[in-house]
Amino acid sequence: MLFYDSPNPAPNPRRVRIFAAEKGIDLPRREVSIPQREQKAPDYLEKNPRGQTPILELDDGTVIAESVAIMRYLEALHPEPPLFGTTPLEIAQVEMWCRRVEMILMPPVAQVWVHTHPFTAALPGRNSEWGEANRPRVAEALRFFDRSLAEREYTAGDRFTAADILLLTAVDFARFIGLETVDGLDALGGWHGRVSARESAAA
Ligand SMILES: N[C@@H](CCC(=O)N[C@@H](CS)C(=O)NCC(=O)O)C(=O)O
Repeated sequence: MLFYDSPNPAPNPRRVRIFAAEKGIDLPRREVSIPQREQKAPDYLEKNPRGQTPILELDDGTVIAESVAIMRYLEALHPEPPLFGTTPLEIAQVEMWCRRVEMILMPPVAQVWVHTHPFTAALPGRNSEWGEANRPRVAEALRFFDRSLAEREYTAGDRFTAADILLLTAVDFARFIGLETVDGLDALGGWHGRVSARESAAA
């Protein structure tokens, strides 16, 4: 198996690296440079027509795209420690919080990144007004997660799961692009300190 990876700050490949580190899986990897547009090269597009990283290529040539799909595949191969829950309720709660990170926090962060950040200045169709309009949506989403984390230690409950990996990579990417993340948000800040202290967070 070969993992097509991109270095930080790219948040989606980092999800898989943290997940693999938590599981103790050593994934053979090949780096795909986003600044050099290697994800849009014809041979890469043959593997993932979305032109994005990460992907996981299996030994028979099958390609799994989408970071959460790759994480689920690895979970099925290596169930311990469980990161997507074990009981019906825990599985649903991890799913619920993963979807909330993907649907509430990631979209406005992505819009600020694509439409306002200097690193994406060469992209066609940028609309800085739209990008700016998304800054308050990021702040609102972070307040939502802060309120929920006031009630529990981790994003989906009382133990570290895939939902924490999605939230951590989203918060760190938002921070990288210059957005305020945990300032004044005590529960989110405390959680961020806890999950950042894990060895896997260095991935
Ligand atoms: N939903 C996809 C998103 C993948 C994605 O947006 N990847 C970014 C890197 S973090 C990328 O390849 N960006 C370059 C581009 O879109 O051209 C996933 O979870 O894997």
